[in-house]
Amino acid sequence: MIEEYCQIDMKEDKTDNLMKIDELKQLKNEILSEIGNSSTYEIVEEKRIKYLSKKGMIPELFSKIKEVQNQDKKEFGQILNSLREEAYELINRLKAGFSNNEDNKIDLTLPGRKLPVGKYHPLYKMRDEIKQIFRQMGFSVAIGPEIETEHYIFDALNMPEWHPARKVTDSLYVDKDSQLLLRTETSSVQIRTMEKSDPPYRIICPGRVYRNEKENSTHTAMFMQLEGLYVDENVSFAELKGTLLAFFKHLYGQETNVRFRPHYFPFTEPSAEVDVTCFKCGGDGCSLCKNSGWIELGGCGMVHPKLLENVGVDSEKYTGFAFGLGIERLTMLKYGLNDIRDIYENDLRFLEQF
Ligand code: FA5
Repeated sequence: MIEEYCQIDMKEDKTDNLMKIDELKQLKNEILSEIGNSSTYEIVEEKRIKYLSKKGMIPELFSKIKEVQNQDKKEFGQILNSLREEAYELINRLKAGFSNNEDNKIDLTLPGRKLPVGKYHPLYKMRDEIKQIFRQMGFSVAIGPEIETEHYIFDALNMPEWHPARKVTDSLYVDKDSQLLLRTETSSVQIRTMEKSDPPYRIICPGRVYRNEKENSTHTAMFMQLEGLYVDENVSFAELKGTLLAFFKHLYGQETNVRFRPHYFPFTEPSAEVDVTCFKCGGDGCSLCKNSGWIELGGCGMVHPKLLENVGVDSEKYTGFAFGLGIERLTMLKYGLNDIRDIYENDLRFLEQF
């Protein structure tokens, strides 16, 4: 009937083609039932456009009232009015029903929504792993302030007056007059630890340090160091080498090699720099290790007797070793990172990999 109606041109032959009241009633039922059978929100909307929009079928029927015979005009109009109202009401009811259903619908076959879960930063993962390894070797964890006095950073560490680290070009001073600066190394914690109690000392101190430094793929102005200190009777350089070798093998695997190169630090004598096999080339030489096959991870040495005497420890009776490693460098080696700055850029695509 609806299809037939679509083909009626009422203007052509007003007497024959005009729709009778009964036919209009039937059409009304068919339209309402077609709308009522809509199975989705989208289909209801299609029906609304088809029947109620400006160019829809119901407004078109209204425009044809003038062609209806006079005695039928009133009833024709009433039927159309009720059709329009019922169609509106039905469409609104159906639409409301479909949108409620959308909200309440539980489709048990849908995959679960992934909730973003925070992760430990690779640097802190590394710090905790380091702590765990040294704890197993009998070291405890010490802490110290990040804003330090020149005394703990330079004087007590036997730094000569001329040392460039004392200059504002190398170090970040909070206030030069009051001799306060951001600590440039965690070695200050050695002094603070020894001042507080008598030997033996066996501590590590992981913490942030700051330097007035240009950043590049291996250097940042703020980074983390791991300080280690072991002072007791008869502590030797061999124990320093054994401790660091055991640590690196634990961290990187049994095949890891370590080498010690003679170096100078004012607070240790003798002193050395510690290198570990390059992770990228496995020791063959590459751009990262500047073709040496080794990557520098830190400095170490036997605690200078002057330091022990300054804090009242008998340097004839006690000896000890100390070391300072860069935690970012340890992290880079562990995870094969080429650029230290990636650690601090907080790019989720990078961080989500750990
Ligand atoms: C020191 O800071 C000494 N205090 C280490 C030490 C402690 C020696 C105890 C003897 C006894 P150095 O400046 O070389 O040394 O730094 C140690 C390590 O920190 C470096 O090997 C490197 O791994 C890391 N490091 C140094 N500068 C930076 C930087 N700008 N960015 C990232 N890591 C750095």
